[in-house]
Amino acid sequence: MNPTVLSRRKAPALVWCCLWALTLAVAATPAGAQRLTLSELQAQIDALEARAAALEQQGSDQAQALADLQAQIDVLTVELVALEQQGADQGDAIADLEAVLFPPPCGGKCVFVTSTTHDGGFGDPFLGGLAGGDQICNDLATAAGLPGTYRAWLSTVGLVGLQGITTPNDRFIKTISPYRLLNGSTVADNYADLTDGSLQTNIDVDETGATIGAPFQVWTGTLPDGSTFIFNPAEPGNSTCDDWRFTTDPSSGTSVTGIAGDARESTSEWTTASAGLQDCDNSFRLYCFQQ
Ligand SMILES: [Ca+2]
Repeated sequence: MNPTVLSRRKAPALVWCCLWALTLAVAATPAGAQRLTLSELQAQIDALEARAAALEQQGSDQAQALADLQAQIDVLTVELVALEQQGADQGDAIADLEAVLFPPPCGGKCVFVTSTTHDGGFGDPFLGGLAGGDQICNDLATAAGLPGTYRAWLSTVGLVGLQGITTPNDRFIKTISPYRLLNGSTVADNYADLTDGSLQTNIDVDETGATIGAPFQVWTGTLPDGSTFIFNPAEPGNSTCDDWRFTTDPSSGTSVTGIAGDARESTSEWTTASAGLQDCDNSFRLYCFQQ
């Protein structure tokens, strides 16, 4: 842990009190903007430090995620120093903090359901697998002018010859920023809230900001907690369209199935719909999350 960060957190109560008053004053000015309160800032830093500490204990495979978190901590620390200087630029410092935690256009990490539909093999022109799903998300985001990079809410079961089980829990940056739709509605306050079993708002807005119509099914292969949903351990590929490569298994010639969620739902059915096991030749959507 960066000792500078820890020391910064232990600012005297009087300083925090003054900063609190300042934040309230700044919060009263511009209309419409999402203002960051000091208590929210403190919570964000606490969450960052807890996550960083956990990652540090998990070993070198978490190095990139830890580096990303440390970069966020460093930005927040610099801004805290600026705030504590009580200078004329404190409003700018708070705005800079907000730009880190609540960046436009979504006021956080953008989340959308794809306007396009795809069979479970993510066929031509897309590659199959997680890379194909991510490409669909990033192509749509780029075309819509959205910032950042995106990953699809998908899991694989680790079929022979492929990489092992890979899930949002493995692949997503565990952000402390809120996930929001293009219309500003909050889906989850952070990654932990995203994977606690339910959403604050269902994900039915596409990358252009339009509310989708049918179909509402979304390929996921993923449980609400961000891990792989293996419906039948004897046939794991039948939960993920053979890890998002085929609509018909090339070795057996039989059709394969995959788990889908429902974009109209904010309960666990958002990712595991009650009628979640679907033939992979259906054309469904994907959930895309900015990283
Ligand atoms: Ca939640």
